[in-house]
Amino acid sequence: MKRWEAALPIIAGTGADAMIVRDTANIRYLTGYTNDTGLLVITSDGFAGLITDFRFLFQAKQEAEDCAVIDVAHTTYEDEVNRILKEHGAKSVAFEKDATGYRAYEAMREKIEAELVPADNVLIELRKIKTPEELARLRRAEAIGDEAFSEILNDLRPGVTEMEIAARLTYYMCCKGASGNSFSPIVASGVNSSMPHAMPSAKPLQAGDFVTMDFGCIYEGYCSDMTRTVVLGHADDRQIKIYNTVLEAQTAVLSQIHAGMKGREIDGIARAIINDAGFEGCFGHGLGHSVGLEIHEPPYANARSEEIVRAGSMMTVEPGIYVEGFGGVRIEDLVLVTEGGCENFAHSPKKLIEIPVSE
Ligand SMILES: [Mn+2]
Repeated sequence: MKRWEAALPIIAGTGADAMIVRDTANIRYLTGYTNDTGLLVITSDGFAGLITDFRFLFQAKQEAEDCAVIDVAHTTYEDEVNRILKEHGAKSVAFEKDATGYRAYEAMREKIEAELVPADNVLIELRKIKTPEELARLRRAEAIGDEAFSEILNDLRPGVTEMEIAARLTYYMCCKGASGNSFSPIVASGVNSSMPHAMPSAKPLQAGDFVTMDFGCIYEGYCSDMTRTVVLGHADDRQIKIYNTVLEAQTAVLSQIHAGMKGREIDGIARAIINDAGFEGCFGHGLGHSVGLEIHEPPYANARSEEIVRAGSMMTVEPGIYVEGFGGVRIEDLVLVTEGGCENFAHSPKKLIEIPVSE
């Protein structure tokens, strides 16, 4: 079976005779083409054409073996799409609302004679359950994060800036086979750690700081994601209480999560523990998200998610407590949800690490 044939039932579900795929992760999933410029057209009679320009043509031919590869050189993307639709008798064509910019939409309106059918990111359904090949890449991606974490512990000392720690995390991961970050690393120290998505700053680390590091890499196209919080020097009682509450919440989820739970039920395990410990209002984000070709994918585990998480889906487990003006803690692993539980892809230690500081 050709990879893109998996999309045919989904296209049928939109009611259209064809689909224009612009989302680069969907194109990669369906064709194997790894670059970011191109447009895929699939028609319900069983044709797939990947349209791109000369800069990417040879790569597309190499990677997208199951597709016709079309050079846009002497025409436009929309003219090519229109030609293909006519050749294959498609009277209507679905397109991805999220991935289609206004200018592209205008061009489609102008050039494409078939009826345009706006669609949600329906192809993401295919990507929710990971294949063994995807899982192998995700495992390696997360392992690279673990290795980078063990190295970065040697670099944490008073005076080094958050930005330098972020740069070193990136460097370590790329030296171990990553092609880059799966998102810009978050390194947040001291009061900055109270901001869940703080940008690394020129602030030097100081003795007594919480240091939260949330980072991940891309390995063979697949993303990893992990977070650890350590204390530079000795942790005080308040830091220990916050840290251990987050750890307790995270551990509880890891021991209870399994296929068949709703996203909000998974989130609720951690939220109840954090609230009961007196930190209501301090865990202002969802517990987790899936990961794959993109760093944030459905299914999600948050307070609103009614979606049932199935075996074979990835999920981050990342509770946190953030106290304004003081600091915060987040601990995050990446797991594969299984029938009876989960397989944790992250192996970095989680007992509170106090980095020795020479006086
Ligand atoms: Mn995450």
